[in-house]
Amino acid sequence: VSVHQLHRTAFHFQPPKNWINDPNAPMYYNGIYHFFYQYNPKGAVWGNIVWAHSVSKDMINWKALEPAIYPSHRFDRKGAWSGSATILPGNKPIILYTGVDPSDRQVQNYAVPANLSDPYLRKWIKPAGLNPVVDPEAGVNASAFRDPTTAWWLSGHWRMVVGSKRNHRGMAYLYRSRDFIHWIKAKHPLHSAPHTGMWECPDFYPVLLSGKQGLDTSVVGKQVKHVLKVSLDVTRYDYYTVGTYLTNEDRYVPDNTSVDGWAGIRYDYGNFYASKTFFDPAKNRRILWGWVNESDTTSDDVRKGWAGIQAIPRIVWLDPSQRQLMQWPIQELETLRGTNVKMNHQMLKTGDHIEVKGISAAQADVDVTFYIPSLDKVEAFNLGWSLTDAQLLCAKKGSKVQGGIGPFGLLALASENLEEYTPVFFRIFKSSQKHIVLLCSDARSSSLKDGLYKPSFAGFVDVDLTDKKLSLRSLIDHSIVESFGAGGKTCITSRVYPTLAVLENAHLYAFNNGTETIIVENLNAWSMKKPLRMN
Ligand code: DQQ
Repeated sequence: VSVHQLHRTAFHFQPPKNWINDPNAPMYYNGIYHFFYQYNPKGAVWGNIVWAHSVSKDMINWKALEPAIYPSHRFDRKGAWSGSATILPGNKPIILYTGVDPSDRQVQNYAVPANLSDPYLRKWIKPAGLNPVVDPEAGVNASAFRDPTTAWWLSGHWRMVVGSKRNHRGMAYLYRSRDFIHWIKAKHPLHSAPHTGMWECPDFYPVLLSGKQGLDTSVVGKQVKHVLKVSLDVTRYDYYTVGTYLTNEDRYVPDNTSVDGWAGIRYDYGNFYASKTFFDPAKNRRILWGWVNESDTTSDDVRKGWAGIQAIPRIVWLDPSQRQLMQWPIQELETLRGTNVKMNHQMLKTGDHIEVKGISAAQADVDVTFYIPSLDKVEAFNLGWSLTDAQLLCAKKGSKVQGGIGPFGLLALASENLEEYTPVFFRIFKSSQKHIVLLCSDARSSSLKDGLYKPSFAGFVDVDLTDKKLSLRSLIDHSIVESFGAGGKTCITSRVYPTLAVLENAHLYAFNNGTETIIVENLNAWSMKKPLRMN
């Protein structure tokens, strides 16, 4: 392996070369999953954007096709930007996407398959006489008007949302149409919020009040809540609220347990942006795709010849608390699991780091449940610390600063003598009668190389500790550590570029730097195989 390719991922979605960003129009059609994404065919930096297209039967093994949508007309001359698919009655997919016109105005266009009997839907047409289907009208910021959602059907009309801003107010403009071609802007946006800036890549969908099943985007009723997710370009994270879709008023109202803007809940507290869900009718689940950017420098990207990957697709469902979502890697990922090693009832005393031996630690899936024998010595949560800035707390209390309960967790992509390691760990605090659980994925010690972005990503975990257990799953893939705390309550994705902890020189450890003993109740780790090309 050339030194430039040491950090290529093995089981994440990644084309052979060049720049990729947002996932676009994920959909299921006649037994095949389609995945499109923003792609620069000419290099490892953003630009010349087209819609690259891949197909799969399981979202793990892929076949790359020719780009489906690329600049060809006035209405997308300067770019074919993000958009979404809707499956129309009669099983007819249609895509809405943003085109950038010669005067840099963002307009919304539609595209349909040229031939519905081609199982791969290789060719897409953009009827020239009908596009664009939505122009930015007077009062709309034409350079911040993009990323149409999947449409939903309600009482005689299709509806969809386009992301925008009005000064600093983030906007989810609502449009209605009977035929998907003539769209009329509703008087009120579906939702908006002050001081949040541009709402990129909005996503709006129903979730069942209980259970993991996903729903078609048009489902409304008493048995559901709705989720609105926006990508805030100021912080570059994806935030969502859980709320109610008031169908009579055609407005979405977040619950009082959810907040708009950057104090809100994120899908992922690490590197994860411009995400989008779709409903998979084959397995009745809603699946989330998200773009994971690089954390190295642009010159490194150019040297590598590639930049950007997609996170492992995750199913999403509403947590029983109804305050947040849960996320978990799609079960199909497990078909790549190879050699398995286990650890059971392993004590982790203060200062221990115990190796998980016998797997390819640079390419692994690890699932562990920790047992906390006693919560008596939990440290106090200092009221000066902010509950909205987990990252700051993680920076202050890294993986080595001794606490009462924790830090404990995993050391991923670690070199033998721990010159390099990416710790993913919990630390527990107590404030009055409540436990506060912090999950960190701290890249500061991940690489000896300078000039990389090495943030101490972190999020709080809204979990009940009555059973004294905390679980953690991490997907480790050469330059990514994608972690799911407490069964998917809090997720953190880090990009890291070790220099020593690469390939067979990478190690995996369970560790504890708290004063109290922690038990690895049960750990399973698997070497992960490389996917094959779909056949
Ligand atoms: N990326 C696309 C835009 C979108 C942004 C352009 C988000 O449509 O707003 O590549 O990453």
